[in-house]
Amino acid sequence: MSDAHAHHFSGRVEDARLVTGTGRYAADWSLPGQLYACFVRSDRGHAEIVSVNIENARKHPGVKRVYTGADAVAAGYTQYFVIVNFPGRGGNHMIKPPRPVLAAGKVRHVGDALAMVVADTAQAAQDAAELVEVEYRDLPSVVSAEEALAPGAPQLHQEAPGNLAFDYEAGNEEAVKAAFAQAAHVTRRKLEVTRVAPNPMELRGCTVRYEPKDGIYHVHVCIQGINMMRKQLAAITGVPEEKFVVHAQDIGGSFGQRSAAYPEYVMQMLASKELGRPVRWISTRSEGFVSDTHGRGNTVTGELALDRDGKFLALKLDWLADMGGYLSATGSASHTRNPSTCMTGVYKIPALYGRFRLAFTNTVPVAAYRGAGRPDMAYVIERLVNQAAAELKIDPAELRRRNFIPKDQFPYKTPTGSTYEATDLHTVLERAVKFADWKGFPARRKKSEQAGKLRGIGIATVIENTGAGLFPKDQVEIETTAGGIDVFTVSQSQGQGHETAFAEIVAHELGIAPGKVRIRQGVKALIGNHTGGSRSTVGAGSACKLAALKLIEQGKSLAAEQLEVEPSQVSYAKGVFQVRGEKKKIGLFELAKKKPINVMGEGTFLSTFPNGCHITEVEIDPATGVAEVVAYNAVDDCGNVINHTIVEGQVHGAVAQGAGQVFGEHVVYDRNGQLLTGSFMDYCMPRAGLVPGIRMQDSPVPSVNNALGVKGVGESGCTASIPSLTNAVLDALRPLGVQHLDMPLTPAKLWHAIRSARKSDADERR
Ligand code: MCN
Repeated sequence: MSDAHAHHFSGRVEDARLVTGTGRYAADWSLPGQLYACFVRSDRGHAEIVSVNIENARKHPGVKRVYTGADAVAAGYTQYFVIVNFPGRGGNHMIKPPRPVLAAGKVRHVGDALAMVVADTAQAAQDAAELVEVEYRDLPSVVSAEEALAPGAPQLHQEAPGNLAFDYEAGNEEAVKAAFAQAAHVTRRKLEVTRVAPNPMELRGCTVRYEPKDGIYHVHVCIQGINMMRKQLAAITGVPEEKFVVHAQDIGGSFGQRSAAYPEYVMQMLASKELGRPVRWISTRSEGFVSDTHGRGNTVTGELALDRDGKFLALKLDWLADMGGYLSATGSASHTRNPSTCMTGVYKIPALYGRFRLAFTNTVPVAAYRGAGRPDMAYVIERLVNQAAAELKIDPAELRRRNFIPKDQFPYKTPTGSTYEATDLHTVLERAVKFADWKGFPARRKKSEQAGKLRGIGIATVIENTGAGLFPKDQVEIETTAGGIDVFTVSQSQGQGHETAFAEIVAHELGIAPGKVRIRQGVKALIGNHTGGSRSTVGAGSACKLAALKLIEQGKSLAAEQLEVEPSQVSYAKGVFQVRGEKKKIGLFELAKKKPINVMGEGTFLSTFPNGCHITEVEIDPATGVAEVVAYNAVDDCGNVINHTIVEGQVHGAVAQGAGQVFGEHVVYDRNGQLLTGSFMDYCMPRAGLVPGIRMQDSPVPSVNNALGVKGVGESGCTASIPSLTNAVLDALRPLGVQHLDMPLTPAKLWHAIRSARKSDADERR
C-alpha cells in the first residue's frame, strides 16, 4: 500500500494489527518462570465423587502440586458470583447453592473440573492429569429444564428442591386473565430457544501471577472489561478488589461469554500464591465446549390474545430456562429481567404476564450470549405474531402496523416497567418493506416454484434494551501527550472496533484527525462498565464526548494564560485556541507541550432501545431440504451512527450468529448428560456463505438518553435475524401445511417436514 493510499484507508485502526498477527491475546502472555495448569474434568453428567486419588499424578516428573475440591473448600472459595439479587415471584429469592471452584462431593455436568494439576510444562501437567484416578458413584442425569422441574426428577443441589433456582415473574397476571377472557382469537405455541455454544475464535485462557511484595494478583485473561473481572474475583475470594490488576489487550471474540470470572482463574490464584510462580492455563477447543458457558436454552410457551380487529390484547409466557449445573455470573439475568424489559416487543399490548422458572440441569452452565435474553424474547413474540397473522389471514406486515406503539406515545412506559425512549416504528417498517420489495414477493415465489423451489419471506420487527450498566457511572479520562491524545477507558473491545469508533468521537468533538487520538483500554482504574449489553457506545462513548468537551473548556483557560487574555475571549476550533477577533492563537498540541491537560468525562447513562425490521427470504430445495438465504434486508434504528461501516459489520456478524442458530448450531446432550456436540465435527458453526448478501439501511431516531444520541447495535442482528429467518422458512412451508418447526432448521429436519407434509397430503387425496 502506498503512503497516499494508506492515508485514505478507512478501515478500523485496529485491523492492521489484528489481521497481521500482531495482536496480543490471552495465550500471548508468557511470563518468566510460569507453571502450567491442566484440569481434570468429569466425564459423567451427574455423579458423587467417591474418591480422588492424586498419588500417581503427584509423583509424575515436573508436577508441582495437584489440587482437588478439598483445596477449594479449604480456601473458602465455595460461593460463585451471581449478579441477580432482586426478588422473584411472591418475594422469593434466587437460590444460589455453593459452588466450590473445583467440584467437591459431586460433579454436575460433563466437564465439571474436579482437580487441577500444576507442572513445569503443559505436557507434564496434561500427562499427570491423566494419572488422577477418580471413583464415581453415578447418579441419574436430567438435561432439560422441563424434565428437571418435573416431579421425581434427579436432584442436583440439596439447597434447590425440585431443581428450581428461581421463580420470577413480570407483568400482571390478573389483567392478562381478564384480557384472555375477552379475546376473539388466541394464538398459542410452545417454542424451543435452543441451547448454543458461543465459540469465540480465541480459546479461553488465563495466566495469574501473585506478587508477594504487595499482595497483588496480576491476572492476564480474556475479558470484557477489567472492573467486572475484579469485582467477581473479589466476591468469590474475599480478596479486596484493589489487589487485582487485570491485564488484557486484544480479545478474540467473547459474545457475553468472557465477562465471567471462571472457576479456573480462582484456582490459578490459589496455586500462584502457594507455589510462588505464575500459573498459566489455556483451554483447548474440546475443553471449551464443556467448560465455557453456553447460551440461550429456553422452552417457552407463549399465548397471544387478539380482538376481532387483530389488535393485541394480552401476551402470556411460561418461560423455562435451563441454567445448567450451576448458576453462571450472568445467566440468571439473561432469563429474567433482560427479556422481561422488552416483553411487549414493539407492540402496544395492554396486558402482559410472564413467569420465568430457572432450572438446574446436568449440563454446562448457561450465561449471557449476544443479546442475553432479548433475542429469546423477540423470537417468541415474532413467531407468535407471524402465526397469528397466518391464522387470521392477515398480511404479517399489516398485523404489525396495526399493533405498533404509535409514534406520538414515546416515551412509552411498557406494562413491565421499561420506558422506551424515542423511536419511529412505522418509518422503520415502511422503509424495510420498500427496501425488501415486500409487494414483489409473490412474483419471486412463483419464479422459485418454477425452478422447483419453495420460497418464503420472513419479517421481524424487534426492539431491545441496551446501555445502562452495573456500575454507577462510566468514566473516561483524556490526557494530552506530545503529539496527540490518549483516551483511557475501562470498557474492552472484543472485536467491536472501539479503537476506531471512540477515537472518532473524540476527534470529531476536537475537530482533529482521528489518527491523533489513541484509545487505551483497561490500563487505568476508572469507574465504568464492561463491554456487554451493547452499552459501550452509550456509556463509554458518551463519556468520551463529555471528556473532549471538558478538554476544550480547560484548554481555553490554559490558552488564555498563554495568550494573556481572559478565558472568555478564547474560542476553539479544529485544534486551535484563538483570541476572538484577533490573530493571537495557540495550537492544542503546542499548548499541551507547555501544560499537559488531563480531564475526566463521566456520566450515568440510561437504557436506550434500538429497534429494527429485518425482512428475509429463503429458498428451500425440497429434494435436499437445504434452505438458502436469498435475501437479507435490514433496517435498523440505532440512533445516531458513529461509524456506519462498523455498525454494518456488527449487524453482519450478529446476523451470521443468528443464522447459525437458526440453521445449524445446537448443543445436544443425551439422557446421561453426555455432550453429543462437543467438537466442530458435530457442532455446526455458520460459514460466510450462509448469509451471502446482507443489505442494510440506517433509520436513526436519536436517543434522548445520552450525549451522543446513540443506541447500541452490537446485538441487534441476533435479535432480529433469528425470528426473521425462522419466519421465512415457515412461510415457505406453510402452504404445505407445516405449522411449526423448532430450530435448528437443518436440511434433514426440513426434508422430513416436507416429505411428511406431502405424504399426508397424498394420503388425504387418496
Ligand atoms: N456503533 C456506532 N454507532 C452506534 C452504535 C454503535 O458506530 N449508534 C459502533 C460502536 O462505536 C462500536 C460498535 O458499533 O464500535 C458496537 O457498539 P455497541 O452497540 O455500543 O456495543 P458494545 O461495543 O458494547 O459491544 C457489545 C456487543 C455485545 S453485548 C456482544 S455480545 C458482542 C457485540 O457487541 N460481542 C462481539 N459485538 C461483537 N463483535 C465482535 N467482533 N466480537 C464480539 O465478541
